Amino acid sequence: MEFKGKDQEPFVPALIVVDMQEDFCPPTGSLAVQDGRSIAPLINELLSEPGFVTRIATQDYHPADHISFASNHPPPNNRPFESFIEMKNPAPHKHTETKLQQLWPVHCLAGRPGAEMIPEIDTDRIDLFVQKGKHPQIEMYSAFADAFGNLDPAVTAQSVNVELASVLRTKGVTDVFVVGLAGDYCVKCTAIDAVKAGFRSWLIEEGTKCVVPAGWAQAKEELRAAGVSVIHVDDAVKKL
Ligand code: VGL
Ligand code: ZN
Repeated sequence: MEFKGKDQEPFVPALIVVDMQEDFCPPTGSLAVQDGRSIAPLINELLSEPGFVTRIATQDYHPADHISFASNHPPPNNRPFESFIEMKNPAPHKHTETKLQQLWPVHCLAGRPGAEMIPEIDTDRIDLFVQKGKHPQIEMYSAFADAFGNLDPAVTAQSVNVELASVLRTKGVTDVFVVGLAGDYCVKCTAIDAVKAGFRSWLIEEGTKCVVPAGWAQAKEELRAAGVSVIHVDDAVKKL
């Protein structure tokens, strides 16, 4: 194990590449993030850093009847990007808790081309693919928890193919470095939920793009308030 810093704390870093999938990238993606493809070279450089003990890729991976698809709801409150609907907390005994969640165009259908990783990403270097958002009734932006912050595998089990926090703990990971799409949704939520799951969490600013770029400053405030360090790629690489 490697020890870094004057306090000699253990430092075992993992890289999490979030949702670098066709549907989040121009020109054909149904939920394309502006310039989403442009971060692939930087992500590949990070993937080639020998310092990471493991390299994870997440994939948004929805069934056709997923609750987040605007087309699965009746009008008039079914406009992609604009409509919000009440979603129920899936945790036992918490079904009365609801939350307004944004609706989206159909995206990342499991097994379809839109859910594929973009070919620019060096997927040979990925150790594990975490597919999330598989349960029709549960929105899951982060790879660790659902939209209500449920981290308990008993609740999230049907939403994911593998329990990411357990995998990381088994490998002794202390720190996660997060990049990918989209900065203001799945990347933000993954970085925040990593803190909740007990990891130090770093978001590499040049390694993400946002659905709403103008909202990034506010997202950074939220990230910092939640205990995530937003850093530049050079500073991240120096730590490895
Ligand atoms: C995402 C909206 C809906 C993301 C996923 O990957 O940021 N955004 N599903
Ligand atoms: Zn989604």
